[in-house]
Amino acid sequence: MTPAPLRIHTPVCVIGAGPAGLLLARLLELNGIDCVVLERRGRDHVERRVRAGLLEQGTVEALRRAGVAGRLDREGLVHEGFELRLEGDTYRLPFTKLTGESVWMYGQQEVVKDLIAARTTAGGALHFDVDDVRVDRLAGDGATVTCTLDGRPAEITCEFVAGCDGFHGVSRTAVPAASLTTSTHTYPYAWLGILAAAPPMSPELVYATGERGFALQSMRSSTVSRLYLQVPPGESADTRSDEEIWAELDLRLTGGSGALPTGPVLERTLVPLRSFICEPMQHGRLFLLGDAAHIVPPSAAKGLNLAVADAELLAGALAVWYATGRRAALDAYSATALRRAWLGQEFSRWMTELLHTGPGGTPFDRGLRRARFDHLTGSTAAATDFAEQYVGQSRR
Ligand code: FAS
Ligand code: PHB
Repeated sequence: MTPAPLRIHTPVCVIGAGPAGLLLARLLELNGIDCVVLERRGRDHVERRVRAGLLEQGTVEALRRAGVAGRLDREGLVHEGFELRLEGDTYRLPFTKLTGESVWMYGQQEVVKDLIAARTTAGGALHFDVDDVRVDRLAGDGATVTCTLDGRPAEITCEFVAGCDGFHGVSRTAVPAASLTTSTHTYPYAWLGILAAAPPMSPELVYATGERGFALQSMRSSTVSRLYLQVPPGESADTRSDEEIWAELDLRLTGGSGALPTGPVLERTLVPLRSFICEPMQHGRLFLLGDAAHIVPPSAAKGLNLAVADAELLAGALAVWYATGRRAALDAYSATALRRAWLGQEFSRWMTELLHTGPGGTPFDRGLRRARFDHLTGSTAAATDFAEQYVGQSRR
């Protein structure tokens, strides 16, 4: 016999325990607002999932305000510039000198671990391995979310739903299609990302592009490198052997000098390059955050940073609502978040097209890219404009 559904009431039901959902839950908790976080995958999976690694200063400051940046401040790598290489020409972009802001290299999975640790220490409701999450009733005064919790059917009534369940989540589908406008752009290439037990070739990031395509040298520590290779969209993560990957990375990053340190490949990920955005980012008492609402190509490392900004924005609006009953900030959430998301889309697309040529790139394409590189490296105004967008200053 099917057991009676578990009945839970909470002010806010958060769907998804990625950076957006976990930070939102943390900020609500700090404002004395209860919530329940529902995560489809297991804790081990979400804590091991290798994704982003570059945190803008605004993101680091948000994590500090949330009281979860202790390890980040101890272990994160502070960066003040990066190298841009085009066909062997090298240029260092000193973004901290130009903007006064730095970026931190600290794996997204580390941010997730720190947020989960804070949530569990505080005893906040955070359920993993939750199946069949559905937003069943979305009304003017709240919603009902149904799911299977520890094998039992559950019914969660709440005043607000925060859809933090990523691009493939269910929350966006709870909005009537006629109420949403979605925009998509797919790039004619992808990234093969590897995590390797190899020291980075350079203490700063190196973005290199040329006839053979784009490559990025990033890192997670002084002994773990994070590298990306532009590949055709049809490739899989296993198409190339480790040796082939290292050889192509060395060709693109060092011109084949053999200077790129190699080591065991710990993880591979094929990242399609695409842009997606849905408007509006709220529907009644349902709010969409992070990848549930917008996807940017990883070229400019904006995905995680936009998700964090959405979480801070919604948490602030909910805190005002619960403290004063005023809903102006809640009503303004979508417009504010979308302005930032579109700015993130535009810079991500500009940086993607600066660094990549698609299949069938023409001499005209190459000439344009050289001109963009020359303009960026030859003008302090252009470099400052680029730097302000790269560190995230221009979105605030
Ligand atoms: P997330 O996708 O991180 O989290 C959503 C959570 O919801 C997941 O834990 C998921 O399991 C859960 N969920 C999904 N459906 C559910 C359901 N029905 N019920 C309950 N839970 C559900 N960004 C960068 O800036 N730089 C990068 O280099 C970079 N690399 C990336 C590599 C890959 C392979 C991917 C997929 C993304 C990458 N990103 C990168 C973007 C990425 O970092 C996202 O922007 C970031 O994870 C967004 O955070 P969230 O919005 O919290 O979504
Ligand atoms: C990363 O380290 O994952 C990373 C860094 C910078 C980028 C993209 C990805 O532009």
